Amino acid sequence: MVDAPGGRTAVVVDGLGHGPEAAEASAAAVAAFHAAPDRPLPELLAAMDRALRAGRGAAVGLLRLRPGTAEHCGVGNVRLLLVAHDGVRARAVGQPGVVGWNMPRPLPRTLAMPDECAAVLHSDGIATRWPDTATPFLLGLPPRLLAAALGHGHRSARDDATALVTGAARRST
Ligand SMILES: [Mn+2]
Repeated sequence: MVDAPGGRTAVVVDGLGHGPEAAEASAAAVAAFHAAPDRPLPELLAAMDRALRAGRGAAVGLLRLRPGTAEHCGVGNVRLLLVAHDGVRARAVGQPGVVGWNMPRPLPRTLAMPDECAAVLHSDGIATRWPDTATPFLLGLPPRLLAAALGHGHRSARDDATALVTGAARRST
């Protein structure tokens, strides 16, 4: 996650498969992200696609938060949810495909994000149905605790899992 004048940008990468090659793919994608994290999201995805062509591909979810909005762009099974204490306000999932192998043309989408919302970005190691049983207590947890609770309570036993939770970008006015 990186804060820049153009907004807060976050990424979740899930390397295909498991083991050292999946870890290398994830590291290469994250390095491509950090090379210039304030680029337009489709350009970031294109840079990650180039970085991953030599090895395994990955699922990638990108998020850019500006006051009042969450821009999402992703390919593969990384999910975005905007949550408030009373429930899920918006959802998005990556376009079908694999970054580094058969990435489609990335299509960013902008969602309204009220100040009371937190953005949750998670890999498919977290069960898709976790919001079905989410209580106001869970949804109201501070971002770090919500991420930990998702990893602890909703993780698939057969996959590694990544969950990133962040609050709304601070308003500059
Ligand atoms: Mn996975």
